[in-house]
Amino acid sequence: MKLLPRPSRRTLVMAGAVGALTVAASAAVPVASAQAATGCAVTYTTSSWSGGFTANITIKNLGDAVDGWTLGFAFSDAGQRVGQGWSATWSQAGAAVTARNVSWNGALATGASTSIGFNGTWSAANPAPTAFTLNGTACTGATTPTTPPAPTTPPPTTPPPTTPPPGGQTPVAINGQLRVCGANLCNQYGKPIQLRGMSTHGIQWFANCLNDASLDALADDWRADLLRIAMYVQEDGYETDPAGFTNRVNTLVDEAEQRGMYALIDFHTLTPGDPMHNLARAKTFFAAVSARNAAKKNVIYEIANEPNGVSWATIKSYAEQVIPVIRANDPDAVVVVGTRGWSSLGVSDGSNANEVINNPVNATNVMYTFHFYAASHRDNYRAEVERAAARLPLFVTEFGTVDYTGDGGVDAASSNAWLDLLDRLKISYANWTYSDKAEGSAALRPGTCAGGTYTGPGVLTESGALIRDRIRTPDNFPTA
Ligand code: IDC
Repeated sequence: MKLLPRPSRRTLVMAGAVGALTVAASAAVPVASAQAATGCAVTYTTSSWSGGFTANITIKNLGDAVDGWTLGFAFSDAGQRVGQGWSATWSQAGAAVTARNVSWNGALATGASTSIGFNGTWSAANPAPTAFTLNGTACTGATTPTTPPAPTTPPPTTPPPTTPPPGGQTPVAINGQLRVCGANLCNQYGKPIQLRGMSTHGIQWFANCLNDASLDALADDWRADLLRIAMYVQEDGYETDPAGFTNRVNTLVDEAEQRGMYALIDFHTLTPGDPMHNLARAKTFFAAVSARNAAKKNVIYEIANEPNGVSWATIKSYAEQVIPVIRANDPDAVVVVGTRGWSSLGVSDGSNANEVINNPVNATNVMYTFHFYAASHRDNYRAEVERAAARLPLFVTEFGTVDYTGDGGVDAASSNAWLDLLDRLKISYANWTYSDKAEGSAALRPGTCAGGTYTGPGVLTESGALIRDRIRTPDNFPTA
């Protein structure tokens, strides 16, 4: 059955919050001077290694809605230090640690949670803190109403408002943790699904296109299921600032999660084409992002964008060294492996998918990358994708409506032929790019990201308009 077009996710979240507040208000005594009910629950989990650790913290607001929060806790060993943090502004004075909300996670409705974390160091021991406060209230896991309910308060006469199904109707709420089944990507019900979404441009260049308004537009107006986070390794990317790029990727994972979208973490190797050149960096990067995001359901790892000038055997060897690093932290996440000839399944090098079919990566829950640029890659590539899709789980983590340079005119006929094929085969895809670069593949017109408006007439290029029309049609996510 086709689902109806999704309503705005913003609205769903708001409706849930209003509903919860309505219940609380109807049960409370009508005292004019009533103060806000407070309460919170915190989970703190770490993965640590000699001298270092990653802490993931989830804060749940059990009291009335807040707009702005401060989390406090204290370390109990003198050697414990907060290093790089994410999704909060972190500070430490002596043993006392403080985390303040950032702009996008300050509002916490009753019952809402947010996840933050940091990488830290330790020397003698690394015990978890045992006491936390939120806006000064001890997080005991219980609510403390400041005005106790009167014993005679009658129960509400009307049933509480219907709360949306857990997590609402977003792609992640419906599909949950993904896994590979046979040659498909399957959801939590074991049913094949297709995710449709957009790739960022290089986050070192077009960070200004990734903000609350643009990501709201992608989730609500485009109804995208997926955000691919293109983190170049060279070209002023990751290699110039590993900690900074790791943080930026983690923040984008959170921003996708908050909008119910999957996040595809793209280790965007391109030049040089041999992924082994970046093997050590890949291990460091994926160790960090997989530890930090292990508990999330919305993360997919893409370990090498476009291997080129290198054999499948080398790519496979690279994959078999990087995948265990991810699995050690995040055992159930899907990993996508690049293929030969700029992720053409070898076709652009005069080969074909048999080299992968006959010699697959020695790991489970793995998919293989296929990329195309519609004005450059046509029937012979489509035929190979159709043939390979029966044998290999494929993921089109990047494609363009234009030629392989990323520029030039849109080839609408070839683009639509490709997308019809991917829809029919339920192959997930991300389009290059959700940016306003002055090049044919960009979805947004030049100057859009400086303006702050991402919906309505006037912001989309020809490519953007074509792709938005294709992405925003109702999803078909089976739930049984
Ligand atoms: C291109 C961008 C372009 C940028 C260039 C830098 O569109 O603005 O200057 O990268 O390297 C790919 C790559 C992707 C390319 C894209 C278009 O994955 O990084 O982006 N492309 O050339 N493979 C085939 C095409």
